[in-house]
Amino acid sequence: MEQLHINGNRLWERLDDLAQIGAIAGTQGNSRLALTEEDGQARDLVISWMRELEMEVTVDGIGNVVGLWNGTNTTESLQPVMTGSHIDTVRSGGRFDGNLGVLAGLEVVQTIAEHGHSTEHPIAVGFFTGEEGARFAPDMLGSLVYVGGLDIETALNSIGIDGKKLGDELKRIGYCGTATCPGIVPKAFIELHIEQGPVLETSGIEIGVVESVQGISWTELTIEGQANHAGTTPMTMRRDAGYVASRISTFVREIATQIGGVQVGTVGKIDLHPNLVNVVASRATLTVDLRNTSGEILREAEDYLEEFCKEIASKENVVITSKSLARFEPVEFSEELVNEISSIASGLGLSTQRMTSGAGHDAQILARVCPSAMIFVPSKDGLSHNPAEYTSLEEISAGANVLLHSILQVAGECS
Ligand code: HGY
Ligand code: MN
Ligand code: MN
Repeated sequence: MEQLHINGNRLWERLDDLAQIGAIAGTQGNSRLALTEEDGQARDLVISWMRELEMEVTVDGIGNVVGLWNGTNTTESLQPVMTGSHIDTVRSGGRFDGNLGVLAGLEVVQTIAEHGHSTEHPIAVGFFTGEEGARFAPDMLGSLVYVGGLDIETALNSIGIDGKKLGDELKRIGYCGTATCPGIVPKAFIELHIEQGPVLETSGIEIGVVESVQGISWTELTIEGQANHAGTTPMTMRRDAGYVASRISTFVREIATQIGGVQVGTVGKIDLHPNLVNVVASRATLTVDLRNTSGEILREAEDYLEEFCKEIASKENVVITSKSLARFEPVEFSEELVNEISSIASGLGLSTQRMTSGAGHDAQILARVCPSAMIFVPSKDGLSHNPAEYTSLEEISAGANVLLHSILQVAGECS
């Protein structure tokens, strides 16, 4: 059989068409938070492409969308080989994060179909609700419900950073589907994604073969102090939630540096109340994102943070409460699948590097129910969650071709 090759220009065009929805003026990036109007429009567009490819489209109760493709010689009763990712973005996101994995999946199906090839197993292409977790925590929310890792009612009742209820927003955009959760267990799940870091670009490697994903800990801290006059209140009398929030933020940087290695720590969101120039803040809410490839060290980092909060709460006479927003242990992908992808990429003449993912992905959740792995392509300047996120046409074509041949191998290519 002829060796198939994806159509990179067509994939690039679809990425560009999708990027017009929730475009950030003056940039190449996107703002398409989960279950917003823009997310709804993006869903409609991707589903229209799935229908053009004669895929059977299902929407489940949390809004996950799966397109199923059966070739001329597919045994429809067999478990599908699944690929996909997410099309929601962070508020100041790029056009490749998540979107590449979904649209490359459609490109794979179209390439197989238009050349009259088939596969023994069906091919499923999915996009999962709210992978980013930026509006509704935790991240990977949709795929978690898909695999039965999060109860759907709990998910539907979660409240976003804007106070809206997830289930209401899902209904509002018309994506409260009827397909049941947990969803169909795939034979395997392979996700193509941009690296979102500097590793591949620095080493000049074309394909990242992802063996694992680091552990993730998201905590929301609420600090209750006392509002007071900025001019009249002596420094010794203050119960300043704003000051404590800034001390915690500094501590997170210090602890990441002190632990060293791959440890990272981020305070990405701080809200002060009443947030006024001449009022000592009575309340501060902040998020702490800690990650490490070692589950044990990640727990140590969490313990240090808890200890620091206890100390500064008593010193500054404030009350600090914490709520876990997300917690994922590190995940190892299927060694067999990783090896298959690695040899396919090399067989295509591409340079490869095995690596761990610093970012969370739906593949780490699907790994709970089936063999899963990921393919990375480089990110320019290691940039992501930034409108300037960029990966070249040549790089995404290489990644999509590795995805094509990995799916053909795992799904059993046939004429
Ligand atoms: O936060 C993450 O790692 C992913 O972008 N959801
Ligand atoms: Mn992503
Ligand atoms: Mn992301």
